[in-house]
Amino acid sequence: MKKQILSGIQPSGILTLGNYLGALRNWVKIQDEYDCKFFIADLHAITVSQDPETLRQNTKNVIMQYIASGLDPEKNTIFVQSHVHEHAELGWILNCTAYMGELSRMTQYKDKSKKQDNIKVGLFDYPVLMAADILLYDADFVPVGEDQRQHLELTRDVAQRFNNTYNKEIFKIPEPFIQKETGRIMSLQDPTKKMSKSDSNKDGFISLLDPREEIVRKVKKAVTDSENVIRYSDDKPGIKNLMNIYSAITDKNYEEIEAEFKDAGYGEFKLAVANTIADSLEPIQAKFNELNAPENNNYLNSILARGAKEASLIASKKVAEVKEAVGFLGK
Ligand code: AQP
Repeated sequence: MKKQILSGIQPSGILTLGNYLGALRNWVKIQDEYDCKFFIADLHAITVSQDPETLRQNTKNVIMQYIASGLDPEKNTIFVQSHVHEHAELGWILNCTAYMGELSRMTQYKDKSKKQDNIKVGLFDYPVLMAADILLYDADFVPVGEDQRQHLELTRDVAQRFNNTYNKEIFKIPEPFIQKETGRIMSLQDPTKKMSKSDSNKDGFISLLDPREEIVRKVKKAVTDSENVIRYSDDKPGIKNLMNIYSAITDKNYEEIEAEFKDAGYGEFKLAVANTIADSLEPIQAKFNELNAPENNNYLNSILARGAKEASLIASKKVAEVKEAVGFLGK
């Protein structure tokens, strides 16, 4: 039996280089070895305001970006979260296991709530829904970026608490699966913040669909320092981030990169990084454009219908087990 993997990305914008290097690219590498489910986290996306038409379009875009990045719909279950109602249902039940105190400590909530005027309950509760996503499918591993480690720890705590409360091993305790080197890609405009697709400063992120000129422009504008020496150091967060990106794409280590650019200034280095990014995104963009043709609409819908069916079969069994354990009267 292959081990179970589950992961998802929110359709809260066009996917970024951070989503690609921190998540998608790693999913592609593991799809043969594991039994994988990848979903589009639309329930999570509405924890901050979304324009309905844009959300629908972004959801379709994410599906196409998954496939264009190399996820094989024949090998993996690909589905939209809201197509499987058990995610919301288990989310509610786990709300009655999770503690306010532990949710208040979540860094993502602290960061995102600072940017909102009216903070939605869903934003606070996001990690509980994430726990439900994972626990529904008995995931062994959850491939996430470093930024999501805290949420996964919470999932483990909630699962353990639930199992202890009802004295039954209902939930498997999942492990994180984090690619160390590309753990966290930072914003180009503020390298102390992670690169995010919903960043209001569009120059902070590179989207998977950005054309080469746009990538060059954004990388050239990236915030660095005045030393003009390509050196990997924590006191040079901008250069460190660009070196991380370059290293993730080329597989070169930091010493090799320092040697390669020892006689170069930031201008030359940035251009090399930008072109390397553009080269790596080119085939993804070509495949995306192909999938985006109207004649492929039925094909994409059929992948999602099949994915929802496969996921629902597993999720409904888990929710039935959970309801029985908590003492709900059966139908
Ligand atoms: N900057 C990043 N570096 C490495 N990994 C990242 N991920 C996201 N940003 C980076 C990884 O992408 C996966 C899915 O992310 P998500 O869209 O579900 O949520 P997020 O982490 O909140 O991503 P964004 O782009 O920052 O979305 P918004 O702007 O809507 O909040 C996760 O595995 C994450 O680790």
